[in-house]
Amino acid sequence: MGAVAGCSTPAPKEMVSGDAAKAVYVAPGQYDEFYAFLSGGFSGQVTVYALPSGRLLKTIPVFSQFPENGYGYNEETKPMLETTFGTVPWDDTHHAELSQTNAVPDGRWLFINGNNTPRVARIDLTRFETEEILQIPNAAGGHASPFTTANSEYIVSATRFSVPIPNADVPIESYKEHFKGTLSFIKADVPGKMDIAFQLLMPGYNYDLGHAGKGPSDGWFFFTTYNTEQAYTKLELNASKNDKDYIAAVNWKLAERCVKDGKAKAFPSRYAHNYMDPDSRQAMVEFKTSVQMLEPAACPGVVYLLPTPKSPHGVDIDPSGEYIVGGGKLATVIPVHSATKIKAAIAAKAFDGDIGGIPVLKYEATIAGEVQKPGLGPLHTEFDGKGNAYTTMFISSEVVKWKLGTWEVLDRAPTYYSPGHLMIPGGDSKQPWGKYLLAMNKITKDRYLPTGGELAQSAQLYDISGDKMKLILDFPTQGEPHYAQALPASILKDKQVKFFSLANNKSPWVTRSEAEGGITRKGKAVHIKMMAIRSHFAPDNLEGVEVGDSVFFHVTNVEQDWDILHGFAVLGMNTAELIMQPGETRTLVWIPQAPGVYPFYCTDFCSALHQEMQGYVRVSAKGANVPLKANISAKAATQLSRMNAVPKPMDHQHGAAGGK
Ligand SMILES: [Cu+2]
Repeated sequence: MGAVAGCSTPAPKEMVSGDAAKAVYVAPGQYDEFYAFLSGGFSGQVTVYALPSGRLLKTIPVFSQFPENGYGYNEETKPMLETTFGTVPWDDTHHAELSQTNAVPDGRWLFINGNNTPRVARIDLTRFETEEILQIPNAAGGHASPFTTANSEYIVSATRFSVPIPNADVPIESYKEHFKGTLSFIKADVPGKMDIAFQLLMPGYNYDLGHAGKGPSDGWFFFTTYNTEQAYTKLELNASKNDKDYIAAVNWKLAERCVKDGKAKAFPSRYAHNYMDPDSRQAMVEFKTSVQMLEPAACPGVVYLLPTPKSPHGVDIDPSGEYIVGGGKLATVIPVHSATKIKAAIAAKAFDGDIGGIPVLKYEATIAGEVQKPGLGPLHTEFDGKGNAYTTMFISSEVVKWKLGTWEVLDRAPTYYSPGHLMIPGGDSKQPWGKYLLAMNKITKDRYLPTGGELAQSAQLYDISGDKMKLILDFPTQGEPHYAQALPASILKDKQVKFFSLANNKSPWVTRSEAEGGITRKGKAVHIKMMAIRSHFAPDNLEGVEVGDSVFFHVTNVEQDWDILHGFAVLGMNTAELIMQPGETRTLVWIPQAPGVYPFYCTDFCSALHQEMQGYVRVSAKGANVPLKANISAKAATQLSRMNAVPKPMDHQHGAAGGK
């Protein structure tokens, strides 16, 4: 029994059948079948894994600085982390969400939320890069986010914590009087133009998760609530008293009309919108000042509350759009609401009172069925497109397969240990690719060679193509693999950007050839324009820099070839390296503290003569007045003098280089 002695679950070896290795083996040089995007949880990033092999392909930095490629450190990407709280170099990513067309993942973008300082981000899936981040005002903890509507018209963000809105200095005991929730609908269908379309002002509960309807529930968005007790201390006890909390059903198409008809109010709210300019590859920041705030009473019929046992966590819609599954983490059953019955109950006014003008529907009137004795601690459900649902059980540490419509439990498989979300490629969409299931586990304990007090969290892959789930792979993850989305590799692999066109590089500091390199001074700011190519920098000897100057190294990788990267680092700098993709310009700022000669070098092993790819900056004392000097080759100097002989429409800020 070995590895899990003392544990009541069977030893892992017994759980894995002999053909598991074959099921996940992808031969050297072969591609996997799926891309999987795992949120990094408290790493603040997104990781990309290949399935079924479980190979890590990439970390995409989003909300956290990433010294490995300089994201959030270099001048071009620092603005992505701006907020009204100043620069926030970290967040807690939770839910990866692929953009959709007709309720099917389409591979345009991946959205991801920042849970702490509420933000949503868009990752472009032709470049696997964060290209846009929007801050969410009037919110605290953007947990139910960034779930999408069927055509990614909107993504949402619901506040986890209710807070005074607008936030203000009030006694915490005045919770019931002053604290409110908001549900934000974010226009998301145009890259670079994300904005809050409207916010819905809600009762002061905690909001947990959400999902858009489709088919018979199209036009609706569902959010779970807990703490309908409105407790503000010791929530584990005080927010677990009510037998039922609610799923809030929002008619977002009606909300849209109400906003259009002027029923929302302009609500002063400051928030940041950061986006990457596609041509200069320089991030921009704009601060917005107002949102449209819609109160449910001003738009009757916009929200209904569905009583749901008990402290529901996930709310998951089946592929047909008919069934709305609540993951009541303290419930003994899995309750499933029916879209058809919800509409009928609304028409028949089958209400159980109202809360602040929001009608509460009768539980019996909306419920389609309950899965009995599913296990302990149901959290999240996804679907295989063949009429089956799969729910994670946190407390009993298992995945439970059950049948839609009959609600009978068909199979259970242990997880190691305590799964939060699970993921089936497309498993929250209209057309799941129901071949694999990934359970994302919070506790790893004895699964891998131990590494001190902190162990990697893990993901476990199951083959769900047959009647019985089969565990076939177990792999460690970065941060917390909170949630994931996946889609067939064929949708993405042939549309990858392999390099950036140097001709189209609109960075004001681009250096396309040696002749364009150089050094200039403006007060205490010294700008160095430099190019990188296998296997040298040009210029590579720089003089005239003084202690206390702000030295800007603008380095352009002039390669026009896939996967040929260069890096840049200088001795004693107080920031991370630069990594330049082919055709890209990146900028590092350095304030030298003492006179001397400082080497710099290429950090990304680029060629056989990579170790020769280096240079020196001479730093002189303040006021030394050493002339500015940037060496360039004789050939480049000739080019430069020829270029300078031609009249130019505008000043290109050429370096005062070489021969001058
Ligand atoms: Cu290099």
